[in-house]
Amino acid sequence: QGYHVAILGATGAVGTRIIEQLENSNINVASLKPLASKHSAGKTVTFNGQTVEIEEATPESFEGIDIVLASAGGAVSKELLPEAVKRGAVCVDNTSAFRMDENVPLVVPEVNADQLKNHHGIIANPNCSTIQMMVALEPIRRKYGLKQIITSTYQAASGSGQAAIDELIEQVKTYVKGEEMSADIMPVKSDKKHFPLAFNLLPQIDVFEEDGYSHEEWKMIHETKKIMKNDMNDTELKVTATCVRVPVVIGHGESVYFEMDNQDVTADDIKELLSHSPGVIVEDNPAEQLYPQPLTAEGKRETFVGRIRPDKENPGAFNMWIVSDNLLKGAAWNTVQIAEELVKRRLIK
Ligand code: 11C
Repeated sequence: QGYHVAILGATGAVGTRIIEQLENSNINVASLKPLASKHSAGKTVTFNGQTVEIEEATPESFEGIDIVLASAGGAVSKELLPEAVKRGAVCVDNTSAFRMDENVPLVVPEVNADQLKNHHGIIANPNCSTIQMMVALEPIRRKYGLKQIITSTYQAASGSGQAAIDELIEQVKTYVKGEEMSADIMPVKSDKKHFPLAFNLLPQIDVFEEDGYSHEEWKMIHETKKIMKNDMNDTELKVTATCVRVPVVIGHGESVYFEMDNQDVTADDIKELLSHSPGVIVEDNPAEQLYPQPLTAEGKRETFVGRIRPDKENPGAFNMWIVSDNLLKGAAWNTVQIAEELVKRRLIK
C-alpha cells in the first residue's frame, strides 16, 4: 500500500528539497520516481536511505503514478503534466504554468485548502513571495477584513535557482579580492543586461511587463487576489508590490503595509491573533531586538512575522515585516503540504 510519487525536476534547488520534505511528511510513499531532463538521467538521489536512479521525464514516465510533484520549469510542466493527468495522476505544480487557470486551485494550505476539492488533476503552488504574505495576512483578513496591501520585497538569490546562488558567491569572492565582478545570470538570465547582485540591490525580478511592473510584482498582485478571493465577503482588495533582489542566499523578506476594514485593532490584537495562526511564528520584541531574519528562518517551514506597528497617519493601517525560507514554505514544503492535504482529504484516487 502507499502512493507512487514522481518528482519532476528532481535535481534542482527546489526538487532536492521536495524529496527531503517528502521523507519528513506523513505521506505513505510506496515508490519514488525522480525525473529530470535527459542530461541528468542516470544520476541518483537518496530517499529514505535508498539510492534511486533519475530517469528522463517522458509522458510514459507517469504510468502507474498517483502523485506528481513538479518543479522543472513552466514549459516542462505545460508539456508533461497534462500527460500525467491523462494517466490518472494528481499533480502539484510549483511553476507558474497553470496558476491563473480558473480550473486550477492556487493553494496555500493554511489559507484555502478547501479549494483542493475543485481540482481537475492539477493544483498550483503559488509564487514564494506570495505564499509567505498569504500565511501572515489571511488570519488578519478573516478576522478584521482587508482593504489594501502595499508590499516591498527583499528576495534572496535562491529564488532564481542554484546558478544564481553560485554567481552571488563568486561575485562576493571577486569583490573582496578587489577584482571586477562578472554577471551572466542576474537579474534575469534571458534578459539583455546582467548586473552583479553582490553588495548591490536589483529592483527587477523576472521580466518587465508593458505597464512597467516586473512579472514578479504582477504575480504578487494577481495571485494574492485569486487566493484571497475564495471566500471573500469584504470589499475589493487593492494590492501593489515592488520586488527587489537582495544579496541574501536563502529567505525572502517583505515589508508589508496593510489597511483593515476594522479601525479599532491594536498591535497586541494582531500579535495575539498571529501567535495562534497556523504556520506563523511571531518574533516581535524591539526591546530585545527580536525580529525575523533570513538567516534564522532558513531551514524552517514556518513564516516569521515581526515589527508589527500601527501606521501613525492612517487609522486601521499597520506595518509588518515577514520572512520565510523561500525554498521551503515558498516552494518545496508548500508543495508537499498540499500533497499531504490531498491524501488527508482522499482527493487522490
Ligand atoms: C524569485 N519568486 O524569487 C521567484 C522564484 O513563480 O515560482 C519563484 C518563481 C515562481 O525569483
